[in-house]
Amino acid sequence: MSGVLGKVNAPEDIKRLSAEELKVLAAEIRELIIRVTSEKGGHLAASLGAVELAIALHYCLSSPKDKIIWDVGHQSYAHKILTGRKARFATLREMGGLSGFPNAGESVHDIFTSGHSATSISSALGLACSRDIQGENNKVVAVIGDSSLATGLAFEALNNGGHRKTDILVVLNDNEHSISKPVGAFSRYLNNLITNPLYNRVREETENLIKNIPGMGQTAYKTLKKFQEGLKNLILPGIIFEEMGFRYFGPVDGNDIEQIVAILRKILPFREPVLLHTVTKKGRGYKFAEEDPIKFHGVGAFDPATGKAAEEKGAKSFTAHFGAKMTALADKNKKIAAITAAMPQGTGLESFAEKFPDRFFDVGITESHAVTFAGGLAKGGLRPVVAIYSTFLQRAYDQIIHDVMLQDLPVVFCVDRAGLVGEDGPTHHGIFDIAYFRSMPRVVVMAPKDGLELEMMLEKSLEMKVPVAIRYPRGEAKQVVGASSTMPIEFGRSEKLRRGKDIAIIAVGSMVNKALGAADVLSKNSIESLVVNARFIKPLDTAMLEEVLGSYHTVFTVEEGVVAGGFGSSVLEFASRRPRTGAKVHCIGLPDEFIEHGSREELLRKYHMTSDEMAGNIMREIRGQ
Ligand SMILES: Cc1ncc(C[n+]2csc(CCOP(=O)(O)OP(=O)(O)O)c2C)c(N)n1
Repeated sequence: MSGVLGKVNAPEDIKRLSAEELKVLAAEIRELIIRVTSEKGGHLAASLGAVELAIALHYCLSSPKDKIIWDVGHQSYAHKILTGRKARFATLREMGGLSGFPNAGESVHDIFTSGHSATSISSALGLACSRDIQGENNKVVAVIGDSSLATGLAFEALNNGGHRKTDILVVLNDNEHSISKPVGAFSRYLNNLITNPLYNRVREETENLIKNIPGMGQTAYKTLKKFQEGLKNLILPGIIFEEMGFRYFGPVDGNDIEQIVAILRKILPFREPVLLHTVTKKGRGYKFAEEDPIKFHGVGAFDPATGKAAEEKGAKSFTAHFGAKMTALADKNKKIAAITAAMPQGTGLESFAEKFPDRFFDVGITESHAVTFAGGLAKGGLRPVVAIYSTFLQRAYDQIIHDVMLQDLPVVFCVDRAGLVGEDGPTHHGIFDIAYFRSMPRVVVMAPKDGLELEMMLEKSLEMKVPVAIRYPRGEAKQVVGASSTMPIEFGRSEKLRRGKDIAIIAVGSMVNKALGAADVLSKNSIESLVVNARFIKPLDTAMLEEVLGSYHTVFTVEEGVVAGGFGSSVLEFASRRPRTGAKVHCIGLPDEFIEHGSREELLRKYHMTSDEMAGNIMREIRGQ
């Protein structure tokens, strides 16, 4: 690798570069990010916007002694490139290659493995307190986006940090975007700060004034400080960060290295909570991403010359089926409301939002609030449908139990990206939802085998007067061949899709099609399988289970989730309660470990969940008996 980037193998190499070279470095890093992302996909727009921040922070700090924590971590590509990973950057998001998020197992410069929003300030504060108690000497910096800063978790951390007066630096990377348009009062507040720099000018000037008065005594200093506070409140009443105990600096241009370095040099010596407000451009330096940062937030492969995504063929996604059905149902039923936590596009709710703006709620990155809020809507008489990715719904575990199940409210949870999501890796796989929902009283849990079944389940769930969760995976919702997807959903009943005398396979949702494929392979090896589409994870179809456990010696359950506490476990629990179960139940699913990144197909193969692998696994089990 030539150019300036060729000289940078570790963060300390940056410190030797001139101001001009730093600018060239930023351009070269951008080129590399665009090239690799266009091949591998990834989080392009946020990463492009944070290039100068990464350079300036590494220029002024000494990582890993000083800790830089990237919130979410989707903007950390430049940080990765600067911290000894430029040669491996071409393996981004590949199985065995670099992770698309900070990963503590990958580098000492990635302090935490992250991927969920708004954890950085709490983590930074914990590290800083640990440092202080042990008498160590370093800086801890959290870099957080404007939308992530508006979450409860971030506010809890600010509240705690400001009160403790702990030495941490929060760098607010304000690009005035979330994945989609930012929402909420706090976003408006930040916007006011950007557009009204008067406060900061006045503060700087009064501070200089105070400092430059010869022979300034303590009492006079305090009086003038008080005057400054009063002035501040007059000009911008209640400047939130200062009121919370953080010294506020900014806004500065976060894409101007010289500006950021100058201000960092000034504020890094402070031993108190400081918030530096930087303004950056999402997608900076790549025309198409600057013009459409929503599309380029997270992308698959694309042509860098045109910005066009590689042609997408194939069936409609589960998400698209959900979105279309929601709009159709809401047309007839005026009580249906839709809630998303900052992901209207990702969850397929764009057309609902357009058609029914009064009944559409984008509540920001606030999954816990989203769930409790849905409880309120339901109590008030509406039929709220909360669409959240499985992994992010983990945030709302308590709210689901306390504010929905315990209240017995008919909230419908549409749990998208349930299962292995692929390249985003362990922070994003949705593999725990069966286990957590299953343990909650009152809830009905369903999983569709294809898009049409998802639509029927959604309709059915809105007819019921209880909390319901429907889980479905990322990607295509190919209609299951030969299956009658129009067979009405009967409460608590499964459907038999294939008959066979040797073994039984009971499959959940996304695994039904794979199980049918496995049955074909097994049949070629003279093993005939009964294949059941469970449809309901909870309640169990006990009549079907009685029949299967009474008629087969070998039963397999298959689910795209962790085995521990999953659907298979509930079948085993049921079997253990029967007086005489001769059948041996094998649970196929994900092991008790965090699953790495890789394509969904590669991961399914690795965990024996493609049709071929499943059939091989089943044959090994049968022979091993
Ligand atoms: C708990 C959680 N919910 C949702 C997401 C999905 N998500 C990833 S980035 C993002 C937007 C973050 O916006 P901001 O903090 O402003 O950073 P930017 O992308 O603009 O740099 C969202 C909603 C997530 N990572 N974590």
